[in-house]
Order: sequence, then C-alpha cells, then structure tokens
Amino acid sequence: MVAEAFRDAARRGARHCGRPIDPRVERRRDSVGAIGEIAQPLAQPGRVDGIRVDLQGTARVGATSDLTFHVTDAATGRPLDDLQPYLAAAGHVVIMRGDGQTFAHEHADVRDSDGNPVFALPGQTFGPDLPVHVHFDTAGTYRLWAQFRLADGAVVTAPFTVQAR
Ligand SMILES: [Cu+2]
Repeated sequence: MVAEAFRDAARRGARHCGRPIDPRVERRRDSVGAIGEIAQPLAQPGRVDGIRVDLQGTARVGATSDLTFHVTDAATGRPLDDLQPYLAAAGHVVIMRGDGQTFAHEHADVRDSDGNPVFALPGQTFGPDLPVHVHFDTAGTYRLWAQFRLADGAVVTAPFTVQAR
C-alpha cells in the first residue's frame, strides 16, 4: 500500500526532498499486515513491527492542522527519543486524499535554539514527538504515511486514516 502510494506519487512526478521518490527504501520495516489494514482514526495508534505511533491533533479544513506523531516502543512503551535524520528530515509525511486526487508531502518541524526551521542533520536525534503541519483542502478521508528512521537505521513507515472536518 505504501509502496503503491509512493509509486503513484513518483508517476505523477512528485519528488521526495529533491530526489525522485524511490519506493525501495533501504531496510524498510513496514510490515505488510499493518500496511494492508488502514483504518485508524486520528486518535488511534499505528503499530508497525514493534513500533507504536500515536497521531495527535485535529485535522481541520481551511486552516493549518498541527499534528504530532508520538513514537514509542510498542512492547515497553519507551518513548523513542533517538530517531535519526532520514533524507535531511526528522520525519516525512505523505498526505493523500481518499479519492487519490490530492497529494502533499510534509516534513517534521525541526527548529534551532532561536526557533528557526532547520534541516535535520546527521548526529542529531529526534523524538518521541515529531510535529508536522498539514493543510487539508477539503473535508473527507485522507491517508497519511509517516516515515522516519530508528536508531538502528531501519526506516519505519506508519499508515493512518484521518477524517478532516
Ligand atoms: Cu520528505
């Protein structure tokens, strides 16, 4: 499902952080079982291969929606504060309307000590909260895929379904 979404995006000429989207991300950890069942409302956690991702916030139409992905170890509940940069971002989010007609790509908000937005650089760590600002143009169902890199280098892709109102 995620691979399909990224392939669709690639076909439309979308680019991922200045690079063409490549669905064959190295060492992907997205478990097919979790990806196939995309039915979590905004408040429901996504679980991908031992990682739990809670999506917090409200999906509002006509305003910027401030969402937060909260990443924990599903078995122990340990907040993961050692996420690594992946393609110069702390996290990547693909947002697609349910009918597939709109597509957006956002990044987790990373700021320096003065509050200015900056790239996620090697050696930095992030989490457990990854803030993302999303714009929903019309009310309805959207699919979101959040992608980030664990301390061991594995890339996790967590799917969500949200209702924007
Ligand atoms: Cu990106």
